[in-house]
Amino acid sequence: MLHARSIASVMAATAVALPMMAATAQADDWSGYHGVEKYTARLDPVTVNNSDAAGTAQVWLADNDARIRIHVDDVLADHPHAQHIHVGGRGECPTDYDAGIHNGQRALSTLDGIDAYGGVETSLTTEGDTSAASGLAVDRFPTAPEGSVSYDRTLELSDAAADAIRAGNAVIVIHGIDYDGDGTYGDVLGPSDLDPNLPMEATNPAACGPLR
Ligand SMILES: [Cu+2]
Repeated sequence: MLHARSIASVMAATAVALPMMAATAQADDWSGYHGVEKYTARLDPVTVNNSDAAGTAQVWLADNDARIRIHVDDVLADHPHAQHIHVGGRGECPTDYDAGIHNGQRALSTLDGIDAYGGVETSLTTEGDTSAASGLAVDRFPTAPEGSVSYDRTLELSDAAADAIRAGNAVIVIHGIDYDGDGTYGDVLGPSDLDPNLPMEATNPAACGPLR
């Protein structure tokens, strides 16, 4: 069944399987298959958070199976960077006008941007669960050695995530900033509005891009 296959095997099998579909008894296995779609996002820095982080994301999608590649440079090195597919907003990245005042500083928290990009639907963890429940699983996100994140994982998306990608309503957000440039996640912005046990620097958006 398609769901049991990795996207790599789907892609490898496509060239030989598609011409035979209509003529073989296995056609039912592929009845929902309409080819591997590709979506990309240009990840731009959330400058109001004093972030220079920028990069690209690529998503190959077949039914709900997705291979997701992300490369981002200029994030705080050696610190975990939560990264998600957000859905249910306007399918856009927030602007500086969406920023709030946090501990007396003008910055864009994750909740400040939620009308633009929506809530967390998929947590792009390095291993294990990828649901929204892992949104702040800081021990399972990339830690950006030398300030870069290189991520490549094949996973099964929820219907909501896959539908949003196809509808142009999915946004990739990379979190974790160094607002005051002190080389760590500190208290300059106060506690996170997602989890008061984390500093806001650890969860504010660093880079953002809509998948198209
Ligand atoms: Cu997020």
